[in-house]
Amino acid sequence: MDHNTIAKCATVFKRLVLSLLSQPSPRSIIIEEYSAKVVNRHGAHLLVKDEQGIRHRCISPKKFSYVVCGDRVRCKYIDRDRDQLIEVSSRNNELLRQTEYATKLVAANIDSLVIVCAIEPAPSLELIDHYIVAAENLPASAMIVINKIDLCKSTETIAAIKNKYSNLPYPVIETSIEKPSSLEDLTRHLADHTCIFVGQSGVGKSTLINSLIPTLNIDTQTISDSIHQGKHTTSVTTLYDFPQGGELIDSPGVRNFSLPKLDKEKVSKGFCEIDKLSAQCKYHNCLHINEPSCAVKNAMGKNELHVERYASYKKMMEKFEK
Ligand SMILES: Nc1nc2c(ncn2[C@@H]2O[C@H](COP(=O)(O)OP(=O)(O)O)[C@@H](O)[C@H]2O)c(=O)[nH]1
Ligand SMILES: [Mg+2]
Ligand SMILES: [Zn+2]
Repeated sequence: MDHNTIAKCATVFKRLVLSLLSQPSPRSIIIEEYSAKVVNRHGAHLLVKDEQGIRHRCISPKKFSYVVCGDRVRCKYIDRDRDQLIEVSSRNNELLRQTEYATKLVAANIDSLVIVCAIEPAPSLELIDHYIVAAENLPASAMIVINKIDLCKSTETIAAIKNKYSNLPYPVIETSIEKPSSLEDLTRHLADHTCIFVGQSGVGKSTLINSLIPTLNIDTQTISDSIHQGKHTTSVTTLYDFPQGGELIDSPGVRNFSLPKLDKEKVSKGFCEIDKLSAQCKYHNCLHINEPSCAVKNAMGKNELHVERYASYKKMMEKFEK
């Protein structure tokens, strides 16, 4: 019998005793409500974990349809098979994603974005910059994981990523599930935080989480699946307890991560090295595109700013100007 069933049996037993004694206790109402965190969501069905780490199935009324993985909630016991969501706490932050048609919530209350790329499929450095802009605006910290380094034939790809982010506050960690020792550095960065793994489909997010939490068995994309369009790719964002403290969130991969429309200040905030330089520009509202006496353009001229970071910044500014 798992913890969940034992807890449910205990509640049912307690109700039975109380009804036999004909003493409806106001205390039982309090016990039957509890605080929890959302583990995942399938339509109106939520899986939540209470403060003891026990998981409960929970129904989400329509008015709480916005609730996502990572939300802090209150739930109420209904019957032995399910509980009901009754209250949602305000969020520290929320990760959003823009699809062709709508803005989607990915997860809430995040401390850190673990941006996973891999030797295969080939990494998109622009996508990494998009995720960094998202992290800076949450705000949350960010780290870059280069996975599948066992497949690396030349060090060129790794060197390009390391070089681009070398003077920025985003650790670049190399990993491979073929080399368990490569996960030690990553473990140190993850411990005690709520970390969401993001990145293209097939880079190894679920495989890494499975390796970091040995008791897990998340479905991952097998080789034959990847040929046949990947049946076992992650479909819902799910939160797992990390044995070293904190939580790891697995999210479905995306072909193109797109940020919801941001104002110019937020794009600028997303490039911390550009944001820092802007205090020295002649104009306080300098966008660092064509303005005179621009500290960002000066830094570019002196090779103090990475060309590709500036290119990403400019492209994002132009995109959100429309
Ligand atoms: N060679 C190699 N393959 C890996 C590594 N990590 C994951 N994979 C493989 O990459 C494929 C995609 O992994 P998956 O975890 O489903 O990717 P996700 O879509 O990012 O969750 C699977 O076939 C994994 O076995 C690694 O470090 N090295
Ligand atoms: Mg996955
Ligand atoms: Zn400027």
